[in-house]
Amino acid sequence: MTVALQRGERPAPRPDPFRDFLNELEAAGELVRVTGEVDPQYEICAYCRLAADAAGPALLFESIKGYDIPALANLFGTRQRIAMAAGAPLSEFSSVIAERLRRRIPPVGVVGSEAPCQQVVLTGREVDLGRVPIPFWNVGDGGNYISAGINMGAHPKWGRNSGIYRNMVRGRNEIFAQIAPDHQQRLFYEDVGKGCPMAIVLGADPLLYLAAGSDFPLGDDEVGVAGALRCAPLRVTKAAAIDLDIPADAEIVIETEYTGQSDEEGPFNEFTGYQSERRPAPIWSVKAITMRREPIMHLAFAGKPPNENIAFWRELEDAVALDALRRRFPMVTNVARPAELARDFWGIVQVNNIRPMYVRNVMLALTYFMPRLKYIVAVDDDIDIHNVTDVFWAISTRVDPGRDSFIVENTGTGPIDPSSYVASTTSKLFIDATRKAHFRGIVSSPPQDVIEKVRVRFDEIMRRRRND
Ligand SMILES: Cc1cc2nc3c(=O)[nH]c(=O)nc-3n(C[C@H](O)[C@H](O)[C@H](O)COP(=O)(O)O)c2cc1C
Ligand SMILES: [Mn+2]
Repeated sequence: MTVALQRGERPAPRPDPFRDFLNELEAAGELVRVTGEVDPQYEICAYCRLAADAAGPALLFESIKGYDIPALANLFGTRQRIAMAAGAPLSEFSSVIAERLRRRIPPVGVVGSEAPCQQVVLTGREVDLGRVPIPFWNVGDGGNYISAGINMGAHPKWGRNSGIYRNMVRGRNEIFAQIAPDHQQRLFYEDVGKGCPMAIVLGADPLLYLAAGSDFPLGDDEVGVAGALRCAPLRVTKAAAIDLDIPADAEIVIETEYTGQSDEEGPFNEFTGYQSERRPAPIWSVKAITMRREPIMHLAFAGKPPNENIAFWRELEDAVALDALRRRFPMVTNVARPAELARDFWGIVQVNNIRPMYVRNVMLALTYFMPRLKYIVAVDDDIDIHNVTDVFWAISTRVDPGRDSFIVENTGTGPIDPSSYVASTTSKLFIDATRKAHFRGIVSSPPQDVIEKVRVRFDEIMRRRRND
């Protein structure tokens, strides 16, 4: 079901951010409840797989075998729901977000007794990760995985940071965090060492998920980024057992400290669609689990695209890159990494009326913001860059590969690209799919007013078909 978005400059005010968003989704038919009992081993993942393939709604699993806490998945499975979270029209998402991200709104503090996330506080011997529904996702996974945790850490120089990192359970009170070498909390725990704090926050403001899923400069607190997106400050409170301010309105918070030790973690089925290998990862000791009286666990599905993981990963970075590129090259009109193509691999830049040699400059400039890309494509502004079919139509019909593309060898990429034989190394292919001076294609169709007239009748036919 599609949802008409209000054209607006700000998201709905959400006094209780996560719950209020879930209620909005349910009212719009974008969240459904799974009432029958589901098995946390494989079955939750199977539901997520099918929902992802169908561009389906968010799923609230009300009854999970062996647990008394329900769980929510597929929250950000479609761009439509991401736009709803931000209260930004889908068609102008990047521009609206870029505008909001020109400032930061730091959080306000509340005392623990006013923080829903600390209605229940488990410390010492009460700490048991087995109380929280943490699924076993795929055949061959190394363990049970928290897949939608906002991992918050702190560094004496850089302050607070939030990133979403996968966490594998290592026992009732120990957990791994697999943090890529180019992600910030790798630096935090390596620098600070044993005792470095990290809270795994579940069920927070939807805008904090968007902020934590995108890279911002060191020292740029994602909680302030989320405040800017929300056009209002988030509420934070002191964690119960570690030195960190955490979102007061979260559902569940797992407070940990770095043990100073690592061990082999994985495998896990990744956003690329492939299982990642066992790799060393730091071990964190759980000091407290705090939660609401009746919390909802939050999960995010990863696997072969389409998947929810890449649907919201890096979404804000595209807006930031657009804003910065435009200042240097005003003819840049949009930037996107389509989730269908596994996000980190294809970067599409849309230009309007640009001098031909500058197309190459703009494509090279894009890799400054998106160093992991393998394919960089420039298209004209009649191409919808979020529509992969449209982009490939341009590549098919506006490109002479020999004339309009070039390759740069031995550049950087992400650590889990299964095609790179030397880790984090790849070549990059640049494709200028704009129309060149001697382009011969003419686009023709019925007149626009005829299309609009027919559209009314056609929509009616489609509606009847759906109701049959
Ligand atoms: C659902 C989801 C899962 C992710 N899992 C990981 C992960 O396991 N390890 C990692 O390094 N990054 C992971 N990421 C990407 C980072 O969260 C993201 O790039 C973030 O901007 C890193 O922030 P940082 O630079 O502040 O560390 C994931 C992103 C999403 C949306
Ligand atoms: Mn960061």
